[in-house]
Amino acid sequence: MLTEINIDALVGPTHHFGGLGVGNVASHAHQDETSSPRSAALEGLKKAALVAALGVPQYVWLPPARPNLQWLQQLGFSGDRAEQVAGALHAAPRVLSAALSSAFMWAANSATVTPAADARDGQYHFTPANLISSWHRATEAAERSLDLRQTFSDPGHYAIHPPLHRVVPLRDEGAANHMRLCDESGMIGFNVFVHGADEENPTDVMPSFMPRHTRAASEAIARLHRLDPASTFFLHQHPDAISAGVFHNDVIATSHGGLLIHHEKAFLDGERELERLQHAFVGRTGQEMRRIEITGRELSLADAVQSYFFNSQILTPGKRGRAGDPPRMVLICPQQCRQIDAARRLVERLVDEDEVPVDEVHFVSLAESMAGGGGPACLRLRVPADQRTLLQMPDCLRLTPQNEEKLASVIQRYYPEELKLSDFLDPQLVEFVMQAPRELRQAIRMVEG
Ligand code: SUG
Repeated sequence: MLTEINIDALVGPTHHFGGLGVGNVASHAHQDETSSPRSAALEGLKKAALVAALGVPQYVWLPPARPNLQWLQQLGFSGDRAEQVAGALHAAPRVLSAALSSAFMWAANSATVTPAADARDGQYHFTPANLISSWHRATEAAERSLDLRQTFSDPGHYAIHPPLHRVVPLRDEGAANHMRLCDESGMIGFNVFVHGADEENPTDVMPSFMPRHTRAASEAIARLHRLDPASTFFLHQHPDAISAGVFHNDVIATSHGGLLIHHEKAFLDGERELERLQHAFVGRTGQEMRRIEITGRELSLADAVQSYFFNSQILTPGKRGRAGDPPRMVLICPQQCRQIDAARRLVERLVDEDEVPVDEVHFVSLAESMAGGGGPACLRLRVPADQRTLLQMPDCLRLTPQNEEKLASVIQRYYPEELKLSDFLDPQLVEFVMQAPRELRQAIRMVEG
Protein backbone atom coordinates (compact mmCIF):
# COMPACT_ATOMS: atom_id res chain seq x y z
CA MET A 1 0.00 0.00 0.00
CA LEU A 2 1.33 3.47 -0.86
CA THR A 3 0.30 6.65 0.95
CA GLU A 4 0.56 10.03 -0.73
CA ILE A 5 2.70 12.48 1.19
CA ASN A 6 3.09 16.11 0.26
CA ILE A 7 6.14 18.30 0.59
CA ASP A 8 5.46 22.02 0.33
CA ALA A 9 8.29 24.48 -0.18
CA LEU A 10 8.05 27.46 2.12
CA VAL A 11 8.06 30.85 0.42
CA GLY A 12 11.25 32.85 0.98
CA PRO A 13 11.58 36.35 2.48
CA THR A 14 12.57 37.87 -0.89
CA HIS A 15 9.38 36.80 -2.70
CA HIS A 16 8.65 39.52 -5.25
CA PHE A 17 7.02 40.01 -8.62
CA GLY A 18 9.81 39.96 -11.18
CA GLY A 19 7.64 39.06 -14.19
CA LEU A 20 10.17 36.37 -15.05
CA GLY A 21 7.87 33.36 -15.64
CA VAL A 22 8.18 32.25 -19.28
CA GLY A 23 4.71 32.05 -20.86
CA ASN A 24 3.18 32.76 -17.46
CA VAL A 25 0.50 35.43 -17.86
CA ALA A 26 -0.04 36.04 -14.12
CA SER A 27 3.68 36.61 -13.60
CA HIS A 28 3.77 39.07 -16.52
CA ALA A 29 0.62 40.88 -15.37
CA HIS A 30 1.96 41.50 -11.85
CA GLN A 31 5.52 42.43 -12.78
CA ASP A 32 6.98 45.16 -10.52
CA GLU A 33 3.97 45.30 -8.21
CA THR A 34 4.70 45.48 -4.50
CA SER A 35 4.70 41.99 -2.99
CA SER A 36 4.14 40.78 0.55
CA PRO A 37 6.62 38.02 1.39
CA ARG A 38 5.06 37.69 4.84
CA SER A 39 1.52 37.07 3.53
CA ALA A 40 2.88 34.80 0.79
CA ALA A 41 4.63 32.57 3.31
CA LEU A 42 1.75 32.53 5.78
CA GLU A 43 -0.77 31.74 3.03
CA GLY A 44 1.36 28.83 1.80
CA LEU A 45 1.89 27.55 5.33
CA LYS A 46 -1.84 27.71 6.02
CA LYS A 47 -2.63 25.72 2.90
CA ALA A 48 -0.08 23.05 3.89
CA ALA A 49 -1.51 22.98 7.43
CA LEU A 50 -4.97 22.38 5.99
CA VAL A 51 -3.64 19.32 4.14
CA ALA A 52 -2.03 18.10 7.36
CA ALA A 53 -5.29 18.65 9.24
CA LEU A 54 -7.05 16.46 6.67
CA GLY A 55 -4.81 13.62 7.78
CA VAL A 56 -2.45 13.62 4.78
CA PRO A 57 1.22 13.45 5.85
CA GLN A 58 2.62 16.91 5.18
CA TYR A 59 6.25 18.00 5.14
CA VAL A 60 8.04 21.27 4.36
CA TRP A 61 11.25 22.29 2.66
CA LEU A 62 12.77 25.49 3.91
CA PRO A 63 13.93 28.32 1.66
CA PRO A 64 17.54 28.49 0.44
CA ALA A 65 19.44 31.75 1.02
CA ARG A 66 18.69 34.70 -1.23
CA PRO A 67 20.07 36.80 -2.79
CA ASN A 68 22.08 34.13 -4.52
CA LEU A 69 25.43 35.89 -4.08
CA GLN A 70 27.47 33.19 -5.75
CA TRP A 71 25.39 33.55 -8.85
CA LEU A 72 25.75 37.34 -8.82
CA GLN A 73 29.51 36.84 -8.47
CA GLN A 74 29.56 34.51 -11.47
CA LEU A 75 27.81 37.17 -13.51
CA GLY A 76 30.45 39.74 -12.62
CA PHE A 77 28.92 41.55 -9.65
CA SER A 78 31.70 41.68 -7.09
CA GLY A 79 32.36 43.39 -3.76
CA ASP A 80 30.65 42.82 -0.46
CA ARG A 81 27.01 41.75 -0.35
CA ALA A 82 25.60 45.24 -0.38
CA GLU A 83 27.85 46.25 -3.30
CA GLN A 84 26.95 43.17 -5.30
CA VAL A 85 23.24 43.81 -4.83
CA ALA A 86 23.44 47.56 -5.51
CA GLY A 87 25.61 46.93 -8.59
CA ALA A 88 23.09 44.50 -10.03
CA LEU A 89 20.15 46.74 -9.18
CA HIS A 90 21.68 49.60 -11.18
CA ALA A 91 23.15 47.67 -14.11
CA ALA A 92 20.79 44.71 -14.55
CA PRO A 93 17.64 44.71 -12.40
CA ARG A 94 16.39 41.49 -13.99
CA VAL A 95 19.59 39.75 -12.93
CA LEU A 96 19.02 40.94 -9.37
CA SER A 97 15.41 39.83 -9.56
CA ALA A 98 16.57 36.36 -10.62
CA ALA A 99 19.14 36.27 -7.79
CA LEU A 100 16.40 37.14 -5.30
CA SER A 101 13.80 34.80 -6.71
CA SER A 102 11.62 32.78 -4.37
CA ALA A 103 10.29 30.64 -7.24
CA PHE A 104 11.60 27.54 -5.42
CA MET A 105 8.30 27.80 -3.49
CA TRP A 106 6.58 26.05 -6.40
CA ALA A 107 7.73 22.59 -5.33
CA ALA A 108 5.84 20.81 -8.11
CA ASN A 109 8.73 21.93 -10.31
CA SER A 110 11.45 20.58 -8.07
CA ALA A 111 11.66 17.01 -9.35
CA THR A 112 9.99 14.04 -11.01
CA VAL A 113 9.33 11.24 -8.53
CA THR A 114 8.41 7.62 -9.13
CA PRO A 115 8.02 4.99 -6.41
CA ALA A 116 9.90 1.71 -6.09
CA ALA A 117 6.72 -0.13 -7.14
CA ASP A 118 7.08 1.30 -10.67
CA ALA A 119 10.75 0.60 -11.25
CA ARG A 120 12.36 -2.50 -12.69
CA ASP A 121 15.19 -2.13 -10.16
CA GLY A 122 12.80 -1.80 -7.19
CA GLN A 123 14.06 1.64 -6.18
CA TYR A 124 12.50 5.06 -5.75
CA HIS A 125 13.78 7.45 -8.41
CA PHE A 126 14.02 11.23 -8.22
CA THR A 127 15.25 13.52 -10.98
CA PRO A 128 15.57 17.15 -9.87
CA ALA A 129 14.25 19.38 -12.68
CA ASN A 130 16.93 21.41 -14.47
CA LEU A 131 14.46 24.32 -14.98
CA ILE A 132 16.68 25.82 -17.66
CA SER A 133 13.87 27.67 -19.44
CA SER A 134 14.08 30.57 -17.02
CA TRP A 135 17.24 31.96 -15.56
CA HIS A 136 15.66 32.70 -12.17
CA ARG A 137 14.82 29.02 -11.71
CA ALA A 138 17.83 27.11 -13.06
CA THR A 139 19.79 27.51 -9.82
CA GLU A 140 17.06 25.67 -7.92
CA ALA A 141 18.18 22.30 -9.30
CA ALA A 142 21.33 22.11 -7.17
CA GLU A 143 19.51 23.36 -4.09
CA ARG A 144 16.65 20.89 -4.42
CA SER A 145 19.06 18.02 -5.08
CA LEU A 146 20.43 18.70 -1.60
CA ASP A 147 16.94 18.79 -0.08
CA LEU A 148 16.10 15.49 -1.76
CA ARG A 149 19.28 13.88 -0.45
CA GLN A 150 18.60 15.07 3.07
CA THR A 151 14.95 14.00 2.98
CA PHE A 152 15.40 10.63 1.27
CA SER A 153 18.73 9.59 2.66
CA ASP A 154 18.80 5.78 2.34
CA PRO A 155 20.90 5.12 -0.81
CA GLY A 156 19.67 1.52 -0.95
CA HIS A 157 16.09 2.63 -1.49
CA TYR A 158 16.35 6.00 -3.24
CA ALA A 159 18.16 6.82 -6.46
CA ILE A 160 18.55 10.58 -6.70
CA HIS A 161 19.77 11.33 -10.19
CA PRO A 162 21.60 14.48 -11.20
CA PRO A 163 19.40 16.99 -13.06
CA LEU A 164 19.37 16.37 -16.82
CA HIS A 165 22.12 18.11 -18.81
CA ARG A 166 21.56 21.83 -19.05
CA VAL A 167 20.95 21.93 -22.79
CA VAL A 168 17.94 23.35 -24.61
CA PRO A 169 16.66 20.00 -26.00
CA LEU A 170 16.47 18.62 -22.42
CA ARG A 171 14.31 21.28 -20.81
CA ASP A 172 12.69 19.75 -17.74
CA GLU A 173 10.11 21.29 -15.35
CA GLY A 174 9.58 18.30 -13.07
CA ALA A 175 6.39 16.93 -11.57
CA ALA A 176 4.27 19.79 -12.93
CA ASN A 177 4.42 17.85 -16.21
CA HIS A 178 4.04 14.37 -14.79
CA MET A 179 0.96 12.53 -13.53
CA ARG A 180 0.97 9.14 -11.87
CA LEU A 181 -2.33 7.31 -12.04
CA CYS A 182 -2.68 4.24 -9.88
CA ASP A 183 -4.98 1.57 -8.53
CA GLU A 184 -6.57 1.85 -5.07
CA SER A 185 -3.54 0.39 -3.30
CA GLY A 186 -1.23 2.79 -5.15
CA MET A 187 1.06 -0.11 -6.05
CA ILE A 188 0.15 -0.38 -9.75
CA GLY A 189 1.21 2.88 -11.32
CA PHE A 190 0.90 4.47 -14.76
CA ASN A 191 3.26 7.33 -15.48
CA VAL A 192 2.04 10.04 -17.82
CA PHE A 193 4.58 12.59 -19.01
CA VAL A 194 3.52 15.79 -20.75
CA HIS A 195 5.82 17.88 -22.94
CA GLY A 196 5.32 21.09 -24.89
CA ALA A 197 8.04 20.48 -27.47
CA ASP A 198 9.03 17.40 -29.42
CA GLU A 199 12.13 18.24 -31.41
CA GLU A 200 11.82 14.99 -33.42
CA ASN A 201 8.22 15.76 -34.42
CA PRO A 202 7.68 19.52 -34.42
CA THR A 203 4.06 20.67 -34.55
CA ASP A 204 2.66 22.70 -37.46
CA VAL A 205 1.44 25.42 -35.15
CA MET A 206 4.01 27.03 -32.90
CA PRO A 207 2.74 28.34 -29.56
CA SER A 208 3.33 32.03 -28.83
CA PHE A 209 5.56 31.17 -25.85
CA MET A 210 8.54 28.87 -25.74
CA PRO A 211 7.41 25.45 -24.44
CA ARG A 212 9.37 24.76 -21.28
CA HIS A 213 9.53 20.98 -21.35
CA THR A 214 10.67 18.61 -24.06
CA ARG A 215 9.72 15.05 -24.91
CA ALA A 216 13.41 14.12 -24.94
CA ALA A 217 13.60 15.15 -21.26
CA SER A 218 10.56 13.05 -20.34
CA GLU A 219 11.89 10.05 -22.23
CA ALA A 220 15.26 10.31 -20.51
CA ILE A 221 13.56 10.42 -17.11
CA ALA A 222 11.38 7.41 -17.94
CA ARG A 223 14.55 5.47 -18.87
CA LEU A 224 16.50 6.60 -15.81
CA HIS A 225 13.60 5.70 -13.53
CA ARG A 226 13.52 2.21 -15.06
CA LEU A 227 9.82 2.48 -15.90
CA ASP A 228 7.97 -0.18 -17.83
CA PRO A 229 7.24 1.24 -21.33
CA ALA A 230 3.84 -0.52 -21.31
CA SER A 231 2.81 1.63 -18.34
CA THR A 232 4.45 4.85 -19.52
CA PHE A 233 2.71 7.45 -21.65
CA PHE A 234 3.79 10.61 -23.42
CA LEU A 235 1.36 13.39 -24.26
CA HIS A 236 2.01 16.58 -26.20
CA GLN A 237 0.63 19.76 -24.71
CA HIS A 238 -1.74 21.59 -27.02
CA PRO A 239 -0.02 24.68 -28.52
CA ASP A 240 -3.26 26.67 -28.08
CA ALA A 241 -3.09 25.98 -24.37
CA ILE A 242 0.53 27.12 -24.15
CA SER A 243 -0.38 30.29 -26.06
CA ALA A 244 -3.22 30.92 -23.59
CA GLY A 245 -0.77 30.84 -20.66
CA VAL A 246 -0.65 27.14 -19.82
CA PHE A 247 3.07 26.87 -19.18
CA HIS A 248 2.81 23.60 -17.23
CA ASN A 249 0.46 20.63 -17.57
CA ASP A 250 -0.80 21.12 -14.00
CA VAL A 251 -2.52 24.30 -15.16
CA ILE A 252 -4.76 22.29 -17.54
CA ALA A 253 -4.92 18.72 -16.21
CA THR A 254 -4.78 16.94 -12.88
CA SER A 255 -4.84 13.43 -11.52
CA HIS A 256 -5.31 11.61 -8.26
CA GLY A 257 -5.36 7.83 -7.86
CA GLY A 258 -7.43 6.47 -10.73
CA LEU A 259 -8.93 9.84 -11.63
CA LEU A 260 -7.78 12.04 -14.51
CA ILE A 261 -9.38 15.43 -15.13
CA HIS A 262 -8.23 17.39 -18.15
CA HIS A 263 -9.36 20.16 -20.43
CA GLU A 264 -10.26 19.25 -24.00
CA LYS A 265 -7.43 21.51 -25.14
CA ALA A 266 -4.87 19.99 -22.77
CA PHE A 267 -3.28 17.63 -25.30
CA LEU A 268 -2.59 17.62 -29.01
CA ASP A 269 -3.94 14.49 -30.69
CA GLY A 270 -3.90 12.83 -27.29
CA GLU A 271 -6.83 10.43 -27.83
CA ARG A 272 -4.80 7.42 -28.95
CA GLU A 273 -2.37 7.65 -26.04
CA LEU A 274 -5.22 8.28 -23.57
CA GLU A 275 -7.06 5.23 -24.85
CA ARG A 276 -3.88 3.17 -24.47
CA LEU A 277 -3.68 4.46 -20.89
CA GLN A 278 -7.28 3.57 -20.08
CA HIS A 279 -6.90 0.17 -21.66
CA ALA A 280 -3.68 -0.57 -19.74
CA PHE A 281 -5.24 0.70 -16.51
CA VAL A 282 -8.25 -1.59 -16.68
CA GLY A 283 -6.13 -4.49 -17.93
CA ARG A 284 -3.55 -4.31 -15.14
CA THR A 285 -5.69 -3.20 -12.20
CA GLY A 286 -9.09 -4.68 -13.01
CA GLN A 287 -10.41 -1.29 -11.83
CA GLU A 288 -12.04 1.49 -13.78
CA MET A 289 -10.03 4.60 -14.57
CA ARG A 290 -12.20 7.70 -14.43
CA ARG A 291 -11.40 10.27 -17.09
CA ILE A 292 -13.26 13.56 -17.06
CA GLU A 293 -12.76 15.84 -20.02
CA ILE A 294 -13.82 19.44 -19.46
CA THR A 295 -15.00 21.18 -22.61
CA GLY A 296 -14.09 24.71 -23.61
CA ARG A 297 -17.80 25.55 -23.39
CA GLU A 298 -17.85 24.64 -19.75
CA LEU A 299 -14.53 26.31 -18.92
CA SER A 300 -12.72 28.39 -21.51
CA LEU A 301 -8.92 28.23 -21.68
CA ALA A 302 -8.85 31.82 -20.40
CA ASP A 303 -11.00 30.91 -17.37
CA ALA A 304 -8.90 27.80 -16.74
CA VAL A 305 -5.81 30.03 -16.57
CA GLN A 306 -7.50 32.75 -14.49
CA SER A 307 -9.14 30.36 -12.02
CA TYR A 308 -6.38 27.73 -11.89
CA PHE A 309 -9.15 25.15 -11.44
CA PHE A 310 -6.86 22.34 -12.66
CA ASN A 311 -4.27 23.34 -10.09
CA SER A 312 -6.66 22.45 -7.31
CA GLN A 313 -5.23 19.82 -5.01
CA ILE A 314 -7.17 16.55 -4.88
CA LEU A 315 -6.65 14.53 -1.72
CA THR A 316 -7.90 11.41 -0.07
CA PRO A 317 -8.11 12.41 3.57
CA GLY A 318 -6.36 10.18 6.06
CA LYS A 319 -9.36 9.75 8.28
CA ARG A 320 -11.80 7.49 6.48
CA GLY A 321 -15.57 7.40 7.08
CA ARG A 322 -17.26 4.15 8.08
CA ALA A 323 -15.51 0.90 7.20
CA GLY A 324 -16.50 -0.22 3.72
CA ASP A 325 -17.36 3.30 2.55
CA PRO A 326 -15.59 4.27 -0.69
CA PRO A 327 -12.65 6.63 -0.11
CA ARG A 328 -13.74 10.27 -0.20
CA MET A 329 -11.89 12.96 -2.08
CA VAL A 330 -11.34 16.51 -0.98
CA LEU A 331 -10.67 19.36 -3.38
CA ILE A 332 -8.52 22.32 -2.34
CA CYS A 333 -9.27 25.05 -4.85
CA PRO A 334 -7.79 28.52 -5.20
CA GLN A 335 -10.43 31.03 -4.17
CA GLN A 336 -10.43 32.33 -7.76
CA CYS A 337 -12.50 29.19 -8.51
CA ARG A 338 -15.27 30.68 -6.38
CA GLN A 339 -15.03 34.10 -8.00
CA ILE A 340 -15.05 33.00 -11.65
CA ASP A 341 -18.58 31.81 -12.48
CA ALA A 342 -17.68 29.02 -14.90
CA ALA A 343 -15.13 27.56 -12.49
CA ARG A 344 -17.54 27.78 -9.56
CA ARG A 345 -20.24 25.97 -11.53
CA LEU A 346 -17.72 23.29 -12.52
CA VAL A 347 -16.68 22.70 -8.91
CA GLU A 348 -20.36 22.49 -7.91
CA ARG A 349 -21.00 19.98 -10.68
CA LEU A 350 -18.12 17.76 -9.55
CA VAL A 351 -19.41 17.76 -5.99
CA ASP A 352 -23.01 17.09 -7.03
CA GLU A 353 -22.32 14.34 -9.52
CA ASP A 354 -21.80 10.74 -8.48
CA GLU A 355 -19.19 10.34 -11.20
CA VAL A 356 -16.48 11.70 -8.90
CA PRO A 357 -16.46 11.03 -5.15
CA VAL A 358 -15.53 14.62 -4.27
CA ASP A 359 -17.55 15.52 -1.26
CA GLU A 360 -15.67 18.36 0.35
CA VAL A 361 -14.26 21.54 -1.14
CA HIS A 362 -12.01 24.08 0.53
CA PHE A 363 -11.35 27.40 -1.17
CA VAL A 364 -8.00 28.79 -0.10
CA SER A 365 -6.52 32.24 -0.49
CA LEU A 366 -3.09 32.13 -2.10
CA ALA A 367 -3.15 35.64 -3.54
CA GLU A 368 0.63 36.14 -3.55
CA SER A 369 1.44 32.77 -5.08
CA MET A 370 -1.37 33.08 -7.64
CA ALA A 371 -0.02 36.48 -8.72
CA GLY A 372 3.19 34.66 -9.67
CA GLY A 373 1.22 31.96 -11.49
CA GLY A 374 1.20 29.25 -8.81
CA GLY A 375 -1.87 27.61 -7.25
CA PRO A 376 -2.32 25.05 -4.45
CA ALA A 377 -0.88 22.11 -6.40
CA CYS A 378 2.16 24.08 -7.62
CA LEU A 379 3.27 24.55 -4.04
CA ARG A 380 3.70 20.86 -3.32
CA LEU A 381 5.62 17.82 -4.45
CA ARG A 382 3.75 14.54 -4.11
CA VAL A 383 5.56 11.37 -3.10
CA PRO A 384 3.72 8.02 -3.17
CA ALA A 385 5.29 6.67 0.02
CA ASP A 386 5.76 3.06 1.08
CA GLN A 387 6.08 2.04 4.72
CA ARG A 388 9.88 2.35 4.64
CA THR A 389 9.60 5.88 3.31
CA LEU A 390 6.99 6.91 5.87
CA LEU A 391 9.24 5.65 8.65
CA GLN A 392 12.41 7.38 7.43
CA MET A 393 10.97 10.84 6.75
CA PRO A 394 12.80 13.39 8.95
CA ASP A 395 10.57 14.39 11.86
CA CYS A 396 11.87 17.95 11.86
CA LEU A 397 10.36 18.51 8.39
CA ARG A 398 6.90 17.27 9.36
CA LEU A 399 4.33 20.05 9.49
CA THR A 400 2.90 19.49 12.94
CA PRO A 401 0.89 22.27 14.63
CA GLN A 402 4.02 22.96 16.75
CA ASN A 403 6.27 23.33 13.71
CA GLU A 404 3.67 25.47 11.99
CA GLU A 405 3.64 27.82 14.96
CA LYS A 406 7.43 28.01 15.12
CA LEU A 407 7.77 28.71 11.40
CA ALA A 408 4.97 31.29 11.49
CA SER A 409 6.67 33.14 14.30
CA VAL A 410 9.96 33.43 12.34
CA ILE A 411 8.00 34.55 9.29
CA GLN A 412 6.28 37.25 11.36
CA ARG A 413 9.65 38.53 12.56
CA TYR A 414 11.91 38.20 9.54
CA TYR A 415 9.74 38.47 6.44
CA PRO A 416 9.06 41.96 5.05
CA GLU A 417 5.42 42.89 5.03
CA GLU A 418 5.92 44.71 1.73
CA LEU A 419 8.70 44.48 -0.80
CA LYS A 420 9.90 46.14 -4.01
CA LEU A 421 13.20 45.44 -5.72
CA SER A 422 14.51 48.94 -4.98
CA ASP A 423 14.18 48.25 -1.23
CA PHE A 424 17.36 46.23 -1.56
CA LEU A 425 19.38 49.43 -1.78
CA ASP A 426 19.19 49.21 2.01
CA PRO A 427 22.13 46.95 3.04
CA GLN A 428 20.38 46.11 6.29
CA LEU A 429 17.52 44.52 4.42
CA VAL A 430 19.99 42.25 2.60
CA GLU A 431 21.43 41.08 5.93
CA PHE A 432 17.99 40.66 7.43
CA VAL A 433 16.54 38.46 4.68
CA MET A 434 19.68 36.33 4.66
CA GLN A 435 19.20 35.66 8.35
CA ALA A 436 15.65 34.31 7.88
CA PRO A 437 16.49 30.84 6.43
CA ARG A 438 18.92 30.23 9.32
CA GLU A 439 16.25 31.22 11.84
CA LEU A 440 13.72 28.90 10.19
CA ARG A 441 16.16 26.00 10.37
CA GLN A 442 16.88 26.66 14.00
CA ALA A 443 13.19 26.97 14.80
CA ILE A 444 12.50 23.40 13.69
CA ARG A 445 15.93 22.19 14.84
CA MET A 446 16.99 21.16 11.39
CA VAL A 447 20.63 20.16 11.20
CA GLU A 448 22.54 22.20 8.58
CA GLY A 449 23.30 20.11 5.46
O1 SUG B 1 7.79 28.96 -13.15
N1 SUG B 1 6.34 31.66 -11.48
C1 SUG B 1 6.49 30.24 -11.63
C2 SUG B 1 5.18 29.55 -11.37
C3 SUG B 1 5.34 28.06 -11.28
C4 SUG B 1 4.03 27.37 -11.13
N2 SUG B 1 4.23 25.98 -10.98
C5 SUG B 1 3.46 25.01 -11.48
N3 SUG B 1 2.56 25.27 -12.40
N4 SUG B 1 3.66 23.82 -11.09
C6 SUG B 1 7.01 29.90 -13.02
O2 SUG B 1 6.60 30.58 -13.97
C7 SUG B 1 7.09 33.93 -11.29
C8 SUG B 1 8.33 34.70 -10.99
C9 SUG B 1 8.21 36.17 -11.24
O3 SUG B 1 7.14 36.70 -11.47
O4 SUG B 1 9.27 36.79 -11.25
C10 SUG B 1 7.40 32.47 -11.47
O5 SUG B 1 8.53 32.06 -11.56
